[in-house]
Amino acid sequence: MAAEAKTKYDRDFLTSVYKEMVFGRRFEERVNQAYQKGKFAGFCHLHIGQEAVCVGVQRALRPTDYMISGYRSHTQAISKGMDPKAVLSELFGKVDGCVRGKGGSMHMFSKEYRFLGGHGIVGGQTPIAAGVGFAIKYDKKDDIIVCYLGDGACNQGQFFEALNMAATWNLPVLFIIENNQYGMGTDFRRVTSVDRLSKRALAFDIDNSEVDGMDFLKVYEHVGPIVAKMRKKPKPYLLEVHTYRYRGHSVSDPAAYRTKDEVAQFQARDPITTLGEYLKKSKVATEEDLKTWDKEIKDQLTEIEAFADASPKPALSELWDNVFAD
Ligand SMILES: Cc1ncc(C[n+]2csc(CCOP(=O)(O)OP(=O)(O)O)c2C)c(N)n1
Ligand SMILES: [Mg+2]
Repeated sequence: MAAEAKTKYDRDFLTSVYKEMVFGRRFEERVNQAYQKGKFAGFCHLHIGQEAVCVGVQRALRPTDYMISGYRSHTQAISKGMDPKAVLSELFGKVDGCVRGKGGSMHMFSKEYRFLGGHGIVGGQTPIAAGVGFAIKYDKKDDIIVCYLGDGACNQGQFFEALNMAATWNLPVLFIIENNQYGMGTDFRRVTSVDRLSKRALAFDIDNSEVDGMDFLKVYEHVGPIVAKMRKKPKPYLLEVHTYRYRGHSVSDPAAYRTKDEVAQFQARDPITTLGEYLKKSKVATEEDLKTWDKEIKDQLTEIEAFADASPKPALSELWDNVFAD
């Protein structure tokens, strides 16, 4: 019989959040291993270190809400509801992938789960998000769209245009800048006119704030009220989340532009360790439980990888399917 939990949160809620964050990390580690083994090629950007943002935001949403993102989006797609088998098969270029293996790492997409990509053009998702916001409002729905972008993307011109239209037309777009400190190898401070990226909202009179992205509870508690307010009265919001990617920009980047000390400082506030400690302190789980769950997740991933391995490649005859030009 488990001890009585000492937290205001439901035990099952916290357990599933923790498992989802561990799943995200182990998934990305496995993706990296598969890449190193030569199971697939091309671009591949991992989200390791940013799990509290992904899960914290997702838990504040409901299934009918939309999400759109950049290319660091494997685990965002899974959190939004997409089958990890479809995501891994997509990475491997197989027919069971979410877009039949033709998109790869940067093009996760699901109409069913309202995950609208996966975009490789930095900032390219921001005007699309404004368009979806317009559609939501036009249809008189109280859904919202979350538009993730990076600290690098927030210096792109199309982002400013998207902010302007979203503000002018009061569109329900929650722009979330995942400030992981770098755009490829460039420290955001070297290329950005403001010290705080939330200030990007000021020129457009958009409500804004910042939150610590290394802590699930902080993200979740911060985003919930923002979303609730947006549903009642549609208008955009700009949230800057302070986070960090532990790995290089992509799997082929050794990240020599930053110090080991800097990485260690963020890892000392690791979002999974922090939530694990909270679970133990509030008697939701024991150290043993955490280890068991980790093992279960690794076993689950072995099955998922076997599925993606076994999935066939698209037939050559499919080459021109879904291509609009003659
Ligand atoms: C329009 C455009 N310019 C440049 C690139 C090359 N590029 C790919 S990722 C990237 C950095 C973006 O950094 P950020 O927005 O901070 O996202 P992060 O990789 O940190 O998640 C750049 C410049 C691109 N894909 N698209
Ligand atoms: Mg960045």
